[in-house]
Amino acid sequence: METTVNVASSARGPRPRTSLIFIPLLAALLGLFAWGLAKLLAPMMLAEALKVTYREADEAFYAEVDAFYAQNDTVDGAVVVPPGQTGYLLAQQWAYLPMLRLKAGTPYTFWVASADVPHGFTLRDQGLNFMLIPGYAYEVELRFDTPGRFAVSCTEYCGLGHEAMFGQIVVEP
Ligand SMILES: [Cu+2]
Repeated sequence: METTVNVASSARGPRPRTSLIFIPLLAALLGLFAWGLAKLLAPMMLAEALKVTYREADEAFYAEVDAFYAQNDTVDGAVVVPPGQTGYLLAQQWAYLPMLRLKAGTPYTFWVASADVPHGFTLRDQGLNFMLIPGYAYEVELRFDTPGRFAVSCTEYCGLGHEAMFGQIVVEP
């Protein structure tokens, strides 16, 4: 009886040592795998969830932004976006520029990007709330059915002026 107990305990003896080495190793490998998978899938999941597409905010993108500013009229400080034309909106500490002027009931396509640090892009009336990662531009479809003034706000802490970071979209009848 006593012998059996000794054999059993000596047989168990070395096992915990082996598993003690493999448990953190396995955890680290699983963690690395999960991290890699998340990094690979995150942009796809974001695009799918929001039904937005994105592209690199490279020199060509900023050339389009400059052209947008140069080609469109400004009325009361708001850039007029003609129906059918693609609009651009840049987030930067601590504003969304330019202020935009749109027509109610008209679908618009916009490219939104951050020119400096990560910002949030929230347009409650459109059910939009997502993060703007510097270096990427995000395409959003907007259609305001009622005229008025609509606020774009930042939901990602971006520095001292974050609380007062707003943009405005003026929707005309
Ligand atoms: Cu912010």
